[in-house]
Amino acid sequence: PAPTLAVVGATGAVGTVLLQILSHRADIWGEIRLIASPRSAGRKLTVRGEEVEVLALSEDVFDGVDIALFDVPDEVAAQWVPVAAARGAVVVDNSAAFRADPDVPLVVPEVNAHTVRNRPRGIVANPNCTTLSMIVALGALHAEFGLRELVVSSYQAVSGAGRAGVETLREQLALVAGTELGTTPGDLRRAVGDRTGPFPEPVALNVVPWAGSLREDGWSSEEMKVRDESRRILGLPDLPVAVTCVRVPVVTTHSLTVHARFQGEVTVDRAREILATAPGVVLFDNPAAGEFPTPADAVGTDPTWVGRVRRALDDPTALELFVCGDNLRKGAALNTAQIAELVAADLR
Ligand code: 11C
Repeated sequence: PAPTLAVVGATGAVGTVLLQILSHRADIWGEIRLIASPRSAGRKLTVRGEEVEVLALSEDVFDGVDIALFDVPDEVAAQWVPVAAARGAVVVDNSAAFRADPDVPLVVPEVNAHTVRNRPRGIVANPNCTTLSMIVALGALHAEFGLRELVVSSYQAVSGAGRAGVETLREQLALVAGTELGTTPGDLRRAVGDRTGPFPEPVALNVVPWAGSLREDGWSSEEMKVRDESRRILGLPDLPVAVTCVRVPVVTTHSLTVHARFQGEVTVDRAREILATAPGVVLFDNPAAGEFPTPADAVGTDPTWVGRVRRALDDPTALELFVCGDNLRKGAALNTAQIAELVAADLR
């Protein structure tokens, strides 16, 4: 029989996109069970063109589930993912709770699909959206050139912080529209007051060099995730990685600038060939014609978009890239759906 899929966190920002993705990809599923907090139970959501009632998260709700996709806060995942796994479901978890566990593979199908089979806890982790927004392109370049170092800066959309992030940006945009705010020190902060939502500073008309929580020596949790997860996915545990994560007033689609240094000399022509043919990557790179990826064009699409491909001026072994990826699709929902399809193929 076709496997039963559960979507936990079905009403969230990622859950909503996941239901659209499940409605458009090849339909390999039997029942699709939608699960959320008791607050959302009873709501009806559409998946595969049918209305499905949302069930409240409980132990029994996982009975008969073959694969469960979790998109819930870290602490909810830490509590409930093991419950679902104990009931026999293979869990694909999009929280940070299990990403560093050596018994939980961290999977990006285009890069390390083979690792999905080694899951002694019955849990597979989905990477952070910032890592995912660049890693397919980097995996393709690494396979050919051998990566030696990464220096990246992110330009992260507010939907990375969920519905609250999007609502906060929209409210702030309404507040600043038609005003002269953003022209004197502190005027934006005073106007926004405590309505900064999940962000430490106003995000409308601004750029905020912070995502996540404070870790040691001034690093943010988001920066540590990009470093740790990139190393794990690429199988390069000692890769030097320098990251600065920045929030920008974009609704959806994370962008990154990447300086990638490789084992030996690289050519832009070969890099372009690799990127143009790598599954899951679109090369969009013709500055003379004004062509390079932007969130406004990449949003709502599946691939990783790469442009501005240049060889470093002072290092023939390094490339500079600009990368865009929809943080809710490949950055979250799409990758979990792809992992679920890999697992389902195994279960048969
Ligand atoms: C952001 N990437 O843009 C974060 C959100 O570890 O999955 C995702 C946090 C995570 O704010």
